[in-house]
Amino acid sequence: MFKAFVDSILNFFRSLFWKQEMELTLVGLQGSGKTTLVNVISYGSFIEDTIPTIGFNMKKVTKGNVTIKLWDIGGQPRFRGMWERYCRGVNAIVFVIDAADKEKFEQSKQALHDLINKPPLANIPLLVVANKNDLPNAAGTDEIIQVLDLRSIEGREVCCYSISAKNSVNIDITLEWLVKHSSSISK
Ligand SMILES: Nc1nc2c(ncn2[C@@H]2O[C@H](COP(=O)(O)OP(=O)(O)O)[C@@H](O)[C@H]2O)c(=O)[nH]1
Ligand SMILES: [Mg+2]
Repeated sequence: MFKAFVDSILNFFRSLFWKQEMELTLVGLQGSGKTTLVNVISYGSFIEDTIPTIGFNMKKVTKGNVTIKLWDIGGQPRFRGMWERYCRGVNAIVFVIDAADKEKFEQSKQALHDLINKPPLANIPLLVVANKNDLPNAAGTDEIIQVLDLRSIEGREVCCYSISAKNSVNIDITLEWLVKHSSSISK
């Protein structure tokens, strides 16, 4: 009964989300849960395009007027030059971190700050999602805010939610935040 209620709220935000006119970048280390998150957001069909760039696995998901560009950030410094090309002009950057994988916190922080410090990406709103909050050792938002040094970020809106893409926890507030930052005329 309660689950059905929660599901209907989530479905409401899903349908609202896909009606927006919006371009998003979804990044995070490999394994943080980006693909899982896209699947739970879409709950249906979407068009997925792999952009053929050698060694750089960039995917573009489109449905209606929403475009989500996603790739694995970190590692491979030689592909960093492409980051801004795929982020320029987006309505928001969504950064996914595996909140249970503490060994990779430092690498995530580096990748995030390297990305958002690129001058063309100044001012673009940033949503950090601390994923896998269903795992017992997952860090909460307070810890993630500290670990990623989110308070040092200036000149843009920054938000952090604790989610579980696997269990669909807090996907509704994530979608609500994204809808607020779209360029939809229905706003
Ligand atoms: N426990 C748990 N596992 C998750 C969650 N989201 C993703 N995963 C798992 O983490 C692994 C990496 O997920 P994936 O979406 O492929 O990560 P990506 O490399 O960022 O696209 C997979 O085994 C997922 O099933 C979550 O919220 N909780
Ligand atoms: Mg993936």
